[in-house]
Amino acid sequence: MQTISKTLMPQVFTSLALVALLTLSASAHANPQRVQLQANFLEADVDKNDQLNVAEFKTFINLNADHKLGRAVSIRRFGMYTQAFKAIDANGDGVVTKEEIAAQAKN
Ligand SMILES: [Ca+2]
Ligand SMILES: [Ca+2]
Repeated sequence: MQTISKTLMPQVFTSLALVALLTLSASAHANPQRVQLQANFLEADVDKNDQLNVAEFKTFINLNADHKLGRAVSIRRFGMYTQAFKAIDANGDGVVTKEEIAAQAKN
């Protein structure tokens, strides 16, 4: 028994390390888009109030489309900025917040 557990341990460790590595690379793969999305938000938010009005939102979509993020490419191609804005502005107050964009990005 002693010898079996001793030989098995390194294998268990290796597979655990592999799982950790895979999980890490999976999240690292998802992160650059999120990072870019946040950078685009900051760049588009000209008055720095952490919210995008329609004009700022249009800049945001164009930046996202340049980076081929989400549905931004189609929104720009079809000029559907207003429709997209209304869809994301969940509470209808005329500005979109990071939270509203994040909620939309999950869909
Ligand atoms: Ca703003
Ligand atoms: Ca809103």
